Amino acid sequence: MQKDTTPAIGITVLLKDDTASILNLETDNSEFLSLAGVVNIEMKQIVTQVRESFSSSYYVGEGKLSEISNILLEQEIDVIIFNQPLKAGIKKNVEQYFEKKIKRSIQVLDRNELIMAIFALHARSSEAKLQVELAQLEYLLPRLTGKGASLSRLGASGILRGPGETKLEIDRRRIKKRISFLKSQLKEIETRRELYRKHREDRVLISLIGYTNSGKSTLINALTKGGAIVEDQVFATLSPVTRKVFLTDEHTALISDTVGFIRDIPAELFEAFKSTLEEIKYSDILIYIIDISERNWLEKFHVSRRIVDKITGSDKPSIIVFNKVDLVNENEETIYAKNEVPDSIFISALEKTGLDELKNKIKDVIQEKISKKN
Ligand SMILES: Nc1nc2c(ncn2[C@@H]2O[C@H](COP(=O)(O)OP(=O)(O)OP(=O)(O)O)[C@@H](O)[C@H]2O)c(=O)[nH]1
Ligand SMILES: [Mg+2]
Repeated sequence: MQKDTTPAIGITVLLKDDTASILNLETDNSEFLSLAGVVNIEMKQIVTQVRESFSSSYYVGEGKLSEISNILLEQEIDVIIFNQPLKAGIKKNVEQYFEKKIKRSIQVLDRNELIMAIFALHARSSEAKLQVELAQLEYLLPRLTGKGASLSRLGASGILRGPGETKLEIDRRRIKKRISFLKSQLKEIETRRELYRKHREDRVLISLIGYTNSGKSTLINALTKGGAIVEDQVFATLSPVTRKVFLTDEHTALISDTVGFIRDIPAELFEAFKSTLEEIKYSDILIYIIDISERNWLEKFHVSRRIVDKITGSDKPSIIVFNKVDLVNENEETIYAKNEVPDSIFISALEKTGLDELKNKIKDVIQEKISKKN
């Protein structure tokens, strides 16, 4: 069955001296396309502009906005999405620009709203639902205008509909009240989690970490009795699962899936999901999963590393795993990866290859940890 999609224009703005982002433009734009696709937004075109500095009124230049106005008119499109987070004032300016220029009300979304909409769509557990709603309301609060919440304006087409959607129309005071209610509910869940954590203190805990869609849930299923959600979509996992993994007859450990990472994860989402992400802090071993079939895997790996550093603040024993080797040319890609990241392991979680080597490596790291302790 064909899903109803909403057409939109995407906008990516880059700075002239940000050579890394310019080089990465193609893959970043394709990530942008797929993010939009998850919430049924069909990006008809991505307009890119390279500038000396971001425009303080519209982020993008006025000339570009005028160009975009024509496309919106010609193709009868009502939604534009910036591939960056926008300040509240800028978003309003852009909306007002279109109202004046083409006499149409254009829905202006930014990257943060897009990512939060995906989280809202995928939230299944009650904790994840509370977390997403909290993030959306925290983001919305300083952006409320007399017109009502922007996120809810797309509701009719089904996009961006998620937990909290109806709440977005209520006034600031009620939103604040709702925020403190959500926080208290989450606090309760967190207290329960702490109790559970104490309960399993004597077990070795391993966390799987990596960019979204790298194959973390597939790996946890391959190593254990399964049950984790696997989808070819970003942010499939919002509620991590923990499973027992048998390393040898006498060695077992607990292994946890985590929320996938992405560049510029919205601060509000990061805050809201902190308790979920903090599981990483309590792990004994971190396993980084890198999708070797992604052209810019090195950058994605750096993104994950930076996020983990922010959470743990310290070095933990880590194992670096390249996944999806079945998709790449054995010689070219793996030799390059081995050079960049020595001592890494190559697997296909899907085809279940390299898993014994990974288990042995985990066992070695555990043994090293124990011998250091004694
Ligand atoms: N070809 C191939 N595909 C894989 C492999 N591992 C995972 N995939 C596919 O990659 C997609 C994402 O896998 P997931 O396990 O859901 O990825 P994840 O890291 O848990 O993703 P999020 O929970 O969204 O962050 C799915 O379509 C998997 O079937 C692999 O080794 N080879
Ligand atoms: Mg997953």
